[in-house]
Amino acid sequence: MEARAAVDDVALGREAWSVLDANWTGSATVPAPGLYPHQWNWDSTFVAIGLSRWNTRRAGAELLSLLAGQWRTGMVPHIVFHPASAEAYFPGPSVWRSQDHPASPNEVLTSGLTQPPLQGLALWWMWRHTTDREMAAALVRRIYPMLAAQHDYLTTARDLGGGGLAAIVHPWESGMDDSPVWDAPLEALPQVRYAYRSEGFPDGHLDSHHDRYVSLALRYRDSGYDATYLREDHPFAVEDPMFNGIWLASCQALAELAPLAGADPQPYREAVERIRAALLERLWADGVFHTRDLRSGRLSPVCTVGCFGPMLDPGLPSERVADLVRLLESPRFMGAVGYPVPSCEIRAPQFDRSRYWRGPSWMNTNWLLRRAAAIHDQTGLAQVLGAGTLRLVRQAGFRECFDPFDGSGRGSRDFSWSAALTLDLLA
Ligand code: 2M8
Repeated sequence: MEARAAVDDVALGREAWSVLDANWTGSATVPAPGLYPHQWNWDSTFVAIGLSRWNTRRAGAELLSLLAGQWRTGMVPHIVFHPASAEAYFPGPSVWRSQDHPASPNEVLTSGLTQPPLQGLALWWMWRHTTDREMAAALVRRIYPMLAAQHDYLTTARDLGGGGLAAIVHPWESGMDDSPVWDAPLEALPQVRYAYRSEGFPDGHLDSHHDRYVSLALRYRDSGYDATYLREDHPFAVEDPMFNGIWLASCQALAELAPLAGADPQPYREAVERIRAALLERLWADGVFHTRDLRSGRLSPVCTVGCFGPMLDPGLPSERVADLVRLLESPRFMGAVGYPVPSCEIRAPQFDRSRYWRGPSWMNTNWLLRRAAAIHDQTGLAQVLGAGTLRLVRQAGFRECFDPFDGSGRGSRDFSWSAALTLDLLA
């Protein structure tokens, strides 16, 4: 266990700021030095959330810089590339070729996928916690139409199941890349080795999940990022409870911010009702939400931290909230570990305490679940989540993720959302 002497709040806050300053490129914050040299969608948005109480200008800059990558379809990309490190991350701009698409922004290179639509909730969070109301109001007015376009994109281009939810078309869109819930849909894909020769990969590569990630991205790119292709031919289409729970929370936020932006709240109120009904009808089974593979029609039997995403809905019926809280506190999740919240249920054969989204605890999902607990007046749970999360960073530093049993750090060091969300939790 790689613990360090526990640091007090003042020192922890200072360390968090120095990580965020070191990861600032001048216009945005990269997730971590080295491994992730560009701007990632939900990373930046969590950074904006973490900065909301402290620095409205920088929280706004973070969102605006991400939205500079928004496509004219309304899609907010999962990566906005930082030109100086263009090919330092694979797949880089030469794979996505966003510049060849007529709807991509001029002069900003991006990926062609999206990530959980957290920006509405972040804008609301900034408005709610800012110390500079005037600047926050101006940011709401400026950003709101962009989020309205994002919402329209999800409603029109991503309801691939026709039931009112947005489907993800790649595991990267969930933000939980290697979660066991993607195993079955990935394994159902055809062999993909052909993809490598044309993209300059070495021969003799195994047909791994990573190969399948790349091949899915290439197929979508080669369709011209076409919405009809996604609906009719793309082999990966999954309804994810976390993605849709976050979407619902952002719709709720847009409804509440509407008067400030001079917009009509009604479409967002209706969207909240529609998404809630669809989540319950399409993804709820055996006391929890599941992912639904639209290509096989099956619900995933594996339960992950993503299955609690719809708890972000303030209107979720109280019996469903009680079911979810019971499961979250049970030995399948928090009841068996020292630190919240394992990304996969402990009893699943796929659980692996040290492999990214297959077991470790993450600050961002802890923050979302703490927020969900607060919304439903689960004060004890919110307190345990907040304190347990701070214990992780106090002991192991701002790591990318953590072993849920002993709290040791995993993945990158100096990870931006771990630092930024610490600032929020310390408030
Ligand atoms: C991880 O995802 C990227 C691909 O987008 C990767 O594995 O290279 C995930 O943890 C994702 O949630 C995160 O946004 C990204 C950057 O931190 O890294």
